[in-house]
Amino acid sequence: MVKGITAVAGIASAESFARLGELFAALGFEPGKGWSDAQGKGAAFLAPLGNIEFVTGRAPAVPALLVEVTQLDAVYAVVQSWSQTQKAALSAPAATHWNSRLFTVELAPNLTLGFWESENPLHGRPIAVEGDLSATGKRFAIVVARWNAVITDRLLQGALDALTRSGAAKADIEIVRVPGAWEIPSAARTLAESRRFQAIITLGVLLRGETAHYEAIYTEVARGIGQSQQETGVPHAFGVLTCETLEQALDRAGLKAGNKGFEAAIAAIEMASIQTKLAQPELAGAKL
Ligand code: DLZ
Repeated sequence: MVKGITAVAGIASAESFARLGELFAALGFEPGKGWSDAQGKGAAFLAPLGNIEFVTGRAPAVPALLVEVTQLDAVYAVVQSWSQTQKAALSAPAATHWNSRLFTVELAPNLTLGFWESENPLHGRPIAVEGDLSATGKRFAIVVARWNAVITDRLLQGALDALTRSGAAKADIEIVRVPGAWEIPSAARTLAESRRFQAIITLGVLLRGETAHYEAIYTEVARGIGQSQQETGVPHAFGVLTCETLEQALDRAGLKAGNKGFEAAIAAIEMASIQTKLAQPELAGAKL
């Protein structure tokens, strides 16, 4: 039922009314629907959020009208330059007792506004659920193709490096070798359906120059891995390289362009953590 909050302030002169409008426009307020009739006029300025706060036990330490901003110092500079021409009383930004900074400006008699910024950059923002990068206590399966082993072995080393450095125990990592990329999806699916692993890491290399029906194979491999992930709900990290040449693949396996096996394992660790959090609402809603 509640739609919004409007604070109404009477401004004595048309001149002050106009100057206030200029200030609020300069501060970035969205213009709202104004009105005008024979007796007077009104100008509305919209903010993305509004709320009413009641205080008891002590007098409010702030003016009744408060504007939360980002970049308080830039806002202060705008208000300061405005207040010099208007001779408005302005306080310097100062720390508050609630981890914020605030300044006040007397825009008109009986109309003091406070501008404040929280020192917590996430204040007032929606809280995101994020996975952490700890693999401790989690079980992972790695499916690695033997085709182009000179590269897939490097991807495997990268994945193992990421897992063990993130706290995974050797006993909690199962490696399954399959003939080629074509065989990755079925092995990955069997492992996922076993429910023994928090995430599956798939590693392979398809070389366009050397692979007949490259597109067809790649499409099926990608589809099969994706389908296994979606239908089992177990995260599958995609570490199947598709390159024009062996040289390009080597670059992505630890030479010039990082190690995609390492990156796939990090994604698997993060997704394993996210799945755990999403399954437990009290963790998903936890403060960052
Ligand atoms: C047959 C084949 C070819 C031509 N190229 C590749 C490749 O670049 N990368 C890869 O992982 N596997 C390749 N394969 C093997 C197939 O993936 C599959 O293992 C065989 O067709 C047997 O089913």
